[in-house]
Amino acid sequence: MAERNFKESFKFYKARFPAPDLSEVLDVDNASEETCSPFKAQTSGSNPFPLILKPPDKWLCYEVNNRPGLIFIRNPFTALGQRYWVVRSVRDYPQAPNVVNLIPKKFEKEVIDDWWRAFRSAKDPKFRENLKASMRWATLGYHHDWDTKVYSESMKNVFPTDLREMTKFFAKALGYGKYSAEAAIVNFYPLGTTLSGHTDHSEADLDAPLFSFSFGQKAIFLIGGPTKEEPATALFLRSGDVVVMSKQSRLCYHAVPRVMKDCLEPWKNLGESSTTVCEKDEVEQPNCKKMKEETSDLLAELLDDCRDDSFWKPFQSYLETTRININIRQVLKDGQTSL
Ligand SMILES: O=C(O)CCC(=O)C(=O)O
Repeated sequence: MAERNFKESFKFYKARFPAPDLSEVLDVDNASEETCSPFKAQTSGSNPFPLILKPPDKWLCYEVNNRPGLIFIRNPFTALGQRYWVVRSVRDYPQAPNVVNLIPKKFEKEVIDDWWRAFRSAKDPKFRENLKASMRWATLGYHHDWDTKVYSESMKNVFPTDLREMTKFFAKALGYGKYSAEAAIVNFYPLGTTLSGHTDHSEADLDAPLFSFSFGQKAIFLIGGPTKEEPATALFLRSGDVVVMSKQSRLCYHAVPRVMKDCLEPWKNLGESSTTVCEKDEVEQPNCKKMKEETSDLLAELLDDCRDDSFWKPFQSYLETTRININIRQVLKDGQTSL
């Protein structure tokens, strides 16, 4: 059979009947070095998130050989760290003034301003289900304009410090140097939903990589070339996985043709995360200091909450049928202060 192009692959992996053959989907857990080249993250300095991230020298990092610049890190998060980002994504990031997909024609202001609270307090089961299924994205920092695809200074809110600092840490560990997370889309995918093929080209700095953090249920991620006529590579993304689109991959077509139930639930085993807490006596770095000052209270408090199963239970239940993806971009060029 002739090789499928991006459009055909999207259709193939999206199909319900018959269900697609997934044997060609790249699974880094079983991939050979011919497909994925392993490499080590740079480990100088301390891990500013010891309870959230495994130590960088333990990360499993790969470059996908037929997709130069496509980096994959297999779940560098602790179980507690996964819980932390799920709570931030579900409870906090969709709150006003951040922008969400829910529209005033369909929902009351209280729902749009604080979706998780409205969802949790909804009494009518049908309305609750509707609220659950309706949340599809929240935008942070420079808000993505889905129609014009142009960022503007007038559509911008403060970017969360914890997310900015963690992304900066990943950028440093992968050798990208300076990185400033300035826009994010938090995508919510109920099982069975998809994201169609697109490129991300609205940013002033198209050389700065795009970081993508996945939590919850499993997905097939498709990445092709600069047009939809070229062939695509399909990869499994599981909870905790990080994808970085850099260099030649930065402007390539990508999509999520399938979100499916995973039997792994790496956010469950908190015992594991406590064993990955790393060195206490490492030297503090200046960029971590600011993060710690600004977020340490929130971080410590939320991490404590996340250890509590009764606090975690509603998030666990939401995650059983949902995939979350936090997709991060640097918008401005190095040295630029506004658009
Ligand atoms: O969900 C994903 O893995 C990809 C999301 C994405 O491509 C985007 O937000 O632009």
